Amino acid sequence: MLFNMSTELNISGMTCGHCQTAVTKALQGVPGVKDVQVDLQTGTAVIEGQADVQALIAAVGEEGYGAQVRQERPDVQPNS
Ligand SMILES: [Cu+2]
Repeated sequence: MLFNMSTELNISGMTCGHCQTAVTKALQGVPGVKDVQVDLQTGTAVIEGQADVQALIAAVGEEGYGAQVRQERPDVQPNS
């Protein structure tokens, strides 16, 4: 499934800025991702773009962190 919207993931296992960077880069490498904001303090990641949610979760998992969908917002309009 493809989503043209923002997806929010709960990320588990992040303990420092290195983890935050690793998760950010992993998410940025997923096809369709336009922008990624990872918040270390809250353990969340917001992904903008048209990406497969399962691919996002898998990419985070490959880095050794856990991810699950926190919120989907299909009503968000791209401001292009
Ligand atoms: Cu770390």
